[in-house]
Amino acid sequence: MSELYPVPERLLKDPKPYIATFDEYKKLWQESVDKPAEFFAKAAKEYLHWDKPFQTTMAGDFLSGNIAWFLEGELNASYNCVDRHAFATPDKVAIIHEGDDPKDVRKITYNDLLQQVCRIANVLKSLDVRKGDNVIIYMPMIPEAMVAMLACTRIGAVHSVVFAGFSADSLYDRIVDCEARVVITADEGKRGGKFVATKRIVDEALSKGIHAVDRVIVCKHTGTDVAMTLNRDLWWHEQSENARPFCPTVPVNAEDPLFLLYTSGSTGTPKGVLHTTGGYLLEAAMTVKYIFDYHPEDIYACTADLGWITGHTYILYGPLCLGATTVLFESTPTYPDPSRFWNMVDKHKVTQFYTAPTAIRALQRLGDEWVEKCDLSSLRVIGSVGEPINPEAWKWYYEKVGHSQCAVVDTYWQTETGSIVISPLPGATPTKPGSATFPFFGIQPVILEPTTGEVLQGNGVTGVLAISKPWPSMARTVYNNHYRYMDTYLKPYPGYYFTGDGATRDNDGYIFINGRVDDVINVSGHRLSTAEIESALILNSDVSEAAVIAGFDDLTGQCIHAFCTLKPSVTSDPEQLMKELVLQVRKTIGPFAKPKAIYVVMDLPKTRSGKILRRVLRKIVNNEHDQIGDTSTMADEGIIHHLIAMFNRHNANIRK
Ligand code: 7RM
Repeated sequence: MSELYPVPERLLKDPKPYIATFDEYKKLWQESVDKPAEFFAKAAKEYLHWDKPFQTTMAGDFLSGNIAWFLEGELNASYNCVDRHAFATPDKVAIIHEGDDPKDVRKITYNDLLQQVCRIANVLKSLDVRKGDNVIIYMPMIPEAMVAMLACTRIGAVHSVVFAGFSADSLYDRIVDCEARVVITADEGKRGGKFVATKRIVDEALSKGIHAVDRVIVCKHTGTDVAMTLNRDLWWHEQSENARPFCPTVPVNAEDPLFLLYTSGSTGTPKGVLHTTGGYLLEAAMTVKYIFDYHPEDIYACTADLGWITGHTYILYGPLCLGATTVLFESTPTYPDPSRFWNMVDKHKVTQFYTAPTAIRALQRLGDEWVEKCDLSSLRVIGSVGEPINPEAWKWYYEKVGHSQCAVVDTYWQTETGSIVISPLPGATPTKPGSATFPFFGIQPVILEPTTGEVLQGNGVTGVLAISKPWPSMARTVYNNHYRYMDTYLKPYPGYYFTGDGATRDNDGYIFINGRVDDVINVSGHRLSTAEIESALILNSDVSEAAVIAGFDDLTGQCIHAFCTLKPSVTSDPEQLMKELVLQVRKTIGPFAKPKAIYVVMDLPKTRSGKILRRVLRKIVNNEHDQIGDTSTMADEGIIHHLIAMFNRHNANIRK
């Protein structure tokens, strides 16, 4: 399909990669899928400290949806990520915090981290948080957010981190769904020199209605004045100072929950994806080691937000479980200028750098001079995640950032998979721009014919992507809704885990991910459901119906186009209304969900039975007006001309 890039020379020495040839990868992969129990039992003993050994390596299957790994085993995530390294390498830097202002750098050793985690764990205990309790974390990208997560795991509590870009409404929904009693937050966030009123958003969420929250722990970050509610709000620093820097870890069962993370599906309500402790932690660590070829002296940086799964697995759990130095980046790719990423790499001598295609495209556009003036020679592996990376951006990343001497790892995975499932291995896999290449150990991907579910054998096939066997880090359930878990992932193609993505296996066996086949939109790697955005739009009392579809955008990959019809009585100024609708979505979901375009139309394309034909809308926004296809089932074909006219008028206005 496209040209093949051999493994760069640089990868083969200093240090030698763990897997140095493609044959070695194939042999190990085969072993991992032929004898998964042996393979992962051995790995689990090697990577993790167990307080009590496991007996049953794997149990359950996709048909019954009762997957379990390392049963009877007991361990503690905080012990595995902090204590054992604090004993072995107390002065090694665990976290390099690169603050929003590049001058603000904080280095936290494993020993410091242990003490901070212990103190906050004791604070949580003093508030009666116990094993199995859910704690909401709504924080900016500061080390205290990682401390809060680890403090929960230390006492067996379950964290649910909510991305700080979510609005008060979204935060409220998550607080209610997981029945949290405690929220951990900060006074303000800071990104790209702008301030985010984090604590105020928490207050707004908590004032919305009924919930169980009776304690809010507030970390001072910018030091701005915030309102503290009496008998509810507590300062992090005051509590922490008064707490003992020692707190024993609570061993939990391998299948006890480690965290919940809400993610968008194809309905209006986000689901709380639940990950358990043993399997998740194991593969978080293994994938960092193999896919980033992580070695003990490395400085590893992932620019994701802790509020998304990539932050959980590849800033916190994976690197810290291996005792690595992990960079926590608070800022944006272009603040104070477009050299920010590369200055950071240069400053800390970063060896692995992991970011999103949307950031790569934005920086590519701004010109090569920003990257050329920085010394990037420390880099060995550069990664991409969150959406398909277009070959142009891939090549720019490879050539300009990697100087054709780094491995580009295009890593495919999902909130639900817990860790990377398809990716090259730096020292072993020849790459192709735009391809996530081959499965990680233990993963058996299949491409299915979408309607029949038949397995498409051999190469040169396109269909939907599924996985045939359970793997340790997969999500176990949707919080309080196991039916939804079954319906979304395990029922569509019985016997398989369904990813929701389309994929092609080319003639050389390389896997290319083609994007979502369900109603999920991926804007800059942020997952949104069309139904969620539609529900937000119809909250506006002028709107009668809304249909949301994905368009293409050079920068963000996909973007949101919304079509709305109004109630007959509405006389509002259309310009004004559109502004209100954009605001409505920002308020209901969060600023990152802002539609790119809203069209107020007379009617939506529908079938005679009243189903909205989103396919027709997709063709219109993607300028395929002549390829609308079969319209014979439509209630009113005439509407198409009207929709095209509205679309053209909108674009003409934008150009003006
Ligand atoms: C890690 C993450 C998951 C969805 C997934 C895909 C898309 C992620 C890639 C990708 C093509 C990639 N979790 N996706 N990585 N598509 N190539 N390397 O992003 O739950 O937020 O999103 O993202 O559609 O289903 S997520």
